[in-house]
Amino acid sequence: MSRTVLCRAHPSLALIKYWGKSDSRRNLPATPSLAVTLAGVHTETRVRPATVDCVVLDGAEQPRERYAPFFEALRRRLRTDLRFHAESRNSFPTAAGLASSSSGFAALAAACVRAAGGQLAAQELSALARIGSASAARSLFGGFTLLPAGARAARQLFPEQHWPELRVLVAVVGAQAKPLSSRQAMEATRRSSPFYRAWLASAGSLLAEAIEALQRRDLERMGGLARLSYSRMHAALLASEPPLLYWLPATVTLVRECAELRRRGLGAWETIDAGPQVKVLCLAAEAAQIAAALQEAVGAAKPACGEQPAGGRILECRPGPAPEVRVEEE
Ligand code: 2P0
Repeated sequence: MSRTVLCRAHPSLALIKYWGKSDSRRNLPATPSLAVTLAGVHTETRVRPATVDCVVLDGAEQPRERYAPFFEALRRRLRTDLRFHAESRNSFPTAAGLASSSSGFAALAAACVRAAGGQLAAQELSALARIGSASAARSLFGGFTLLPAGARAARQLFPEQHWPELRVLVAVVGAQAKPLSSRQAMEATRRSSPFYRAWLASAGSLLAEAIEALQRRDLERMGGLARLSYSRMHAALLASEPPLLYWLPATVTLVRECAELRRRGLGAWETIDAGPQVKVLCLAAEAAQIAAALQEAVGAAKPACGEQPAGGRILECRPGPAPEVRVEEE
């Protein structure tokens, strides 16, 4: 049986970052990651059976080799010969440090399995999505998720209702795709950064405390640990050869603005992924005030040479659900 299927999945924002692989062939993470799935931004992917595998993302056909290991694993797992045509759209900039590959591969995995008439448990879908992108293993679950170091699948730690007051303000300061994919940058960090080993050692030590902070819904503690995680990840990147720097002037402006907001007693805790965007953890009651301050700060920041002007958008997100799948045509 085969059919056309639509899946909507949400990006997974890491509070404690995955950066580096313990096994590149199987795409297993070298560090544990703790994340929140974000409602307010999404990928929508429509899949139908086809004669060749083809993925079109925001109107552009994607390189076959990037998706081949995923499709091969999918066919092995489902014991099928089917090929798939996937058409995908992001409600936010692609490949710009907004975790588009997490929601992208999660949506693709869930949609393809259903399109093939198969059924897999969430853990198995997560393991399949991980082959495409390790962060996608987390996007298969709503709420707060954990992908342990070396694990083949993620799991949910707390449902999305666990912390209903939590907000993530996503400040989009540059919508251009990054020059180096996360995968390439991770490999460059592993190969050339003298801080890579220290990064691996410290990543594990942050996790236990972060899980506890999350359990207690302690924003100050969680925010402090999230800052340590992203700062150490970017320190390792910067020490690579050649040095890897994803930040723009507006990124630094927002990091400083969050420090200023905290000095004034507001709970604004930033984190940064493989791109220039800044995501700020805060509580619902202070979200509007913090968003206005971020908007003003970024509006005042000068654009970098060749970049789109700053003054970017601030999106307000909250903990979100697992992917939703709908069969459109039998
Ligand atoms: C994360 N990032 O934990 C970290 C933090 C970016 C910074 O996962 O090679 O696209 O496809 O497994 O998942 C981005 O890397 O990498 C990422 P692959 P992925 O969200």
